[in-house]
Amino acid sequence: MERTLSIIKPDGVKKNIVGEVISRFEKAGLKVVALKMTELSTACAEGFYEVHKERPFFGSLTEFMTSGPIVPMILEGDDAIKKVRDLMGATNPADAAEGTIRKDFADSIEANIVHGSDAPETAAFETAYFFGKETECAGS
Ligand code: IDP
Ligand code: MG
Repeated sequence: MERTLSIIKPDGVKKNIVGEVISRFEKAGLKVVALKMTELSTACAEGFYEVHKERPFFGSLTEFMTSGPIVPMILEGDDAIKKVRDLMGATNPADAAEGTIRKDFADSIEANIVHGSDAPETAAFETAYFFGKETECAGS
């Protein structure tokens, strides 16, 4: 069993596909073990995407991620990290495989509906970021 963090980003919430995205995870055998709706402060968006802080799109990305409510969740299952990444599709929807969430719903490489942790270390950091007790970004 493995745990990973996914986030339905502001564009996914605005497009009314929260249920659709979660349904795809559930149909793939993943279990939702934590879930909430929250809004990120700029500081919390910057902290979450810290690894990208030198990238040219960092400012735009954090602005996008603070543009509306998001739905972070912890998903559990066999090979959960890879399963979620496969269901999401490539970062750029133009490159995403048929039938993936990003291919079906994303508008751009930035507004791409969904986040998924990319490794066990990032999954541990990211699940704690939203659902741990020790971070100001866990919200309520
Ligand atoms: P991932 O979400 O597929 O793991 P990352 O490379 O980790 O992709 O990038 C994190 C997020 O930053 C992406 O999901 C997307 O929202 C945004 N992003 C990535 N590359 C670009 C870019 O070239 N322009 C604008 N936004 C980008
Ligand atoms: Mg990533």
